[in-house]
Amino acid sequence: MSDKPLSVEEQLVKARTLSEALPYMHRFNGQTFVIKYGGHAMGDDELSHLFARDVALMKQVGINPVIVHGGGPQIGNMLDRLKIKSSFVDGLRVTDKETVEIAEMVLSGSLNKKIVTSINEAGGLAIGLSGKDGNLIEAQKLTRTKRDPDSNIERILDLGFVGEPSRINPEILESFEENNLIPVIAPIGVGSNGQTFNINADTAAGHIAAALGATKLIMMTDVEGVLDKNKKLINRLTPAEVRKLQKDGTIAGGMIPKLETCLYALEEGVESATILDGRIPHVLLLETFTEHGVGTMITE
Ligand code: X2W
Repeated sequence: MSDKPLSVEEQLVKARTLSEALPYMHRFNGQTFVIKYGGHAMGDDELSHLFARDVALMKQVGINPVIVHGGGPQIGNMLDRLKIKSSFVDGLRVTDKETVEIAEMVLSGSLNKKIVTSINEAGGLAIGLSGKDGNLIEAQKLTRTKRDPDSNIERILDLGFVGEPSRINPEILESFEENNLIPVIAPIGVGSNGQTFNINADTAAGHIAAALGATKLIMMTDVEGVLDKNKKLINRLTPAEVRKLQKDGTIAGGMIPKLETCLYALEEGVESATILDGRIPHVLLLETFTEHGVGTMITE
């Protein structure tokens, strides 16, 4: 912060911004926001610090933020350091026994604690857990099929220990809310025999938002949002419009599973799902407390 005193005009801008936030504070008081914090959005220390402050502020003004984090690039770095090869199928990491151990170590270990620490430093009180704690995310092996273009035969893909949530037990999160704690969740699931499953963080966030009956699902990533054919940001979409853009190929690649998760959450009763650019400083505050919002919001 600079020491230069602010002009009256500059002070007025600050006062207006705070005043503009008031109706949003009223509207969102007591409501749950599930925030997916992607591994790409975590790369920059200054941005991570601002993210933690924004989360602490949300809690302070009466919102119940629930953080579900990713860590794809960070798992990749650790696998590289250990000289373990890794590959992806349709955006999902093929996860053998060794890889699931590393994924759990990185996600529930170093990354989870890093986020918890920075929220605590920002004045919040965060608690880190994985889907194993309190049986939060019960999971089963994900089954995927793919049609072979040459033979046209549908083949079952084996992604190893990649899981999908089969049941969310959100009671533990409700007790954190009563005690003013901010949960920070690593996307690791537990199978019926205690097996560890590596779950895509978007998928985990969508299921948790649905189980909590969250007001908003916010996906923080490293793209602006959904872009139209001319690469211009689309601010608002209905589920029907998302389907149309998927059909005509405007929505492609990594955006497809992200939007599928958003549509799933909406079907399950979440009011809106927003894709936000985590590279913008204070993007969470802009989205929550200003008139215009940022990114792409999907809602009926
Ligand atoms: C992901 C879990 C982390 C994740 C992985 O191993 O990379 C699967 O792909 P981002 O940063 O949100 O991509 N799991 C099954 O989803 O992180």
